[in-house]
Amino acid sequence: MAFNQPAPQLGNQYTTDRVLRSYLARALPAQMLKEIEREFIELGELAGDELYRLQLGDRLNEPVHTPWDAWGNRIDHIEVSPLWKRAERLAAESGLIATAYERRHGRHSRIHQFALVHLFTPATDVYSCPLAMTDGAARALIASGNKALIDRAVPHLTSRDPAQFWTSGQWMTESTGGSDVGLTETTAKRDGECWRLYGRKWFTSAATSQMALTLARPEGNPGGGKGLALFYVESRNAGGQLDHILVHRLKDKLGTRKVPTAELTLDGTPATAVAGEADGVRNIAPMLNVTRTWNSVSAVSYMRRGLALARDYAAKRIAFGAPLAEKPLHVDTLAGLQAEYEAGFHLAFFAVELLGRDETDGLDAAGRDLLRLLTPIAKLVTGKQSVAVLSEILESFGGAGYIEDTGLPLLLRDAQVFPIWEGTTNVLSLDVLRALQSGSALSALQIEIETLASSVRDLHLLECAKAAQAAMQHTQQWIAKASGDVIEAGARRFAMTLGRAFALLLLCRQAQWSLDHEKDPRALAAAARFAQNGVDMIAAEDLVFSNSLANDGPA
Ligand code: MFK
Repeated sequence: MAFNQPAPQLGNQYTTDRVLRSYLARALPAQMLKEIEREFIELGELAGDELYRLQLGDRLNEPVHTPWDAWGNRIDHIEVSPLWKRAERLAAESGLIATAYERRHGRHSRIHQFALVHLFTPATDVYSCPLAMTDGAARALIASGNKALIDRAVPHLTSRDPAQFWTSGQWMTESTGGSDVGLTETTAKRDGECWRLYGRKWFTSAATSQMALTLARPEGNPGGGKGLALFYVESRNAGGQLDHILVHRLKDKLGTRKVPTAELTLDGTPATAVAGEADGVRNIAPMLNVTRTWNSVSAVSYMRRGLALARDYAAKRIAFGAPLAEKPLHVDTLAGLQAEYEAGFHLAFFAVELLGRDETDGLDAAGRDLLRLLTPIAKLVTGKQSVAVLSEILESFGGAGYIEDTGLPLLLRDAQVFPIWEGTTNVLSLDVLRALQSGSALSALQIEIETLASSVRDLHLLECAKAAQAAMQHTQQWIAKASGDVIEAGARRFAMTLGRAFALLLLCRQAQWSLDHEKDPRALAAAARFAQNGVDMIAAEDLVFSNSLANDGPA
C-alpha cells in the first residue's frame, strides 16, 4: 500500500483553544462563564467537526447570480452556498448579533458575543461578513436616534428567530474609490417625504441582505464626505422583487468567494435619510468601527484555525524519522506564529472590551478616545498578521498546503481580504493620526500601559514589558518631532509600533495571570517570542527618512 500523508483533523475548537479559554477565565466573572460556557462548547464542537466537514464538501460551491428568468423577467436571484444557508440559521439561533444587544451580562456581553464570533468565523466561509455589517447597521441606527428606523429594523437585525432575522449591507464603495468615500457619485433626489437614489455601487458585499445602509449626495449638496447623507434602504418591495436595484454581476475575487459581492445600480431606489441630509461619513462611522472590530476578531480567528490544523498535522506527519512536532526547527516556526496569534488575540479583544464598556456607559471621554484610537490599530495589526501567519501555515504543510482540495489555500486567500476591506492598512494608519487629534487618546493609552506594566512581576515578563514601553516611548518621541510628509510617510510604522507594543503588554498581563492562576508558562513563552518577533517598527528608519527628506529638496 502506498504511503499517504495524514489529513489534519480539528477537535472541539473551544476546548482545544487554550488562549481563548484562559482569556475568558481571566476577563469574565466566574459565574457568568459557568452560565454561558455550554454555548462555546457546542459551537466549538460544531466548528471542529460537522461544519468543517461541510466546508470541505462545499468547497467548490459558489454563489450564482441569475439575472433573468426563463420568460424574460428581471429577477437578479442570487443563490448562496448550502453552508451559507446553514450559517444564517445558526447565526440567528446562536445569537451572534443578539447577544450584544440583549446585554444579559452588561459590559461583558461584547466579550461573550465576540468569543462566539471567534469560533464561528473560520467555520462558516466568511458568513461573518454579512453579520459584521448587520451588527454595524444596528449600532449606527441606534447611534442616529432615528426612532422610526430603530423600531423598524433593529428588532430584525438582532433577532434570534431565523424567520425574523435580517442581515444588512454596507454599500459604500463606488468606482471612484473605496478609500476616499467623499468622491461618492450616487445622488439622492427628494420624492415627497422620501428619497430616491441614483448611482452605481461597485463593491456591495453580501448582496442578499434585506436592507442596507448607504451613502448618497442629496441634490445641491457640496462635494466631499460632509455633503453626503446616510440612507436606509430596504432591498425588496412588498412583492419580494428588488426595489429599483439592478445587480450587474458578482465579483470574481481572489478569496472570500462564498460571499456574493455584487456590482449594482441604484435606479431610483426608495430610501430614508437616517440622520439629516449631510455628514454621511460621520454618521456611518459607528458602523465602520463595529465592522472593523469584527475584522480584527475574524483575522485572529483565521490564525487560530491555521495553527490548529498545522499543529495536528505536525503531530502525525513523519519526516526524517520523527513527527514534525519533534523537529526543533518546525516547532520553533510554529511557536513564532503562535506568538503572533496570542498577541493579536489580546489586542482584538481589548478593543472588544472597550466597545462593550462604551455601550454600557462605562467609558469617560478619555476612554472613548482610546477606543477610537485602538479600533483602527487592532484592525490594521491583526489584518497584516493574519496574511503573514497563514502564508507560513501553508508552507508548514509543504506541497499539500498548495493544493486546493486540502482546503488550505483558501485560508490564505480569504485572509488576504482582512488588510483590504474596511480600510486598507495605509488608510487606517492615517485614521490613527486623525484619532490622535482629540488630544487625550495618547495619554489614555499611556495610563493603560502603566497599569498593564505594573501587573507584571515575573522577570522574563518584566523584560518584555520594558521592550514594549521603550517602543511606546519611541513612538512618542517620533510623533513629537515629525511633521508634514514625514509624519504621513511614517504613519504605518507608527501605528504598527503602537499596536504591537500594546499587544505585547496585554499578552504580558495575561501571561502573569496564567502563571499565577493556571501555573501555565505557555503565554509567557508566547510573550517572549512576540517580543523577539519585534514590536518597534520605527527604529532608525524614520529618522533617516526624515533627514533625507530634509536634505533632498527640489533641485
Ligand atoms: C469579517 C469582517 C467583515 C467585515 C465586513 C466587510 C464588508 C464590507 C465591505 C465594505 O464596505 S469595504 C468598504 C469600507 N470602506 C471603508 O472602510 C472606508 C475607508 N476610508 C476611510 O475610512 C476614510 O478615512 C474616510 C472615508 C472616513 C475618509 O472620509 P472623509 O470624508 O475624508 O472623512 P473625514 O473628514 O476624516 O471624517 C468625516 C467625519 O467622520 C469626521 O467627523 P466631523 O464631521 O465631526 O469632523 C470624522 O471625525 C468622522 N470619522 C471618520 N472616521 C471615523 C469617524 N468618526 C469615528 N470613527 C471613525 N472611524
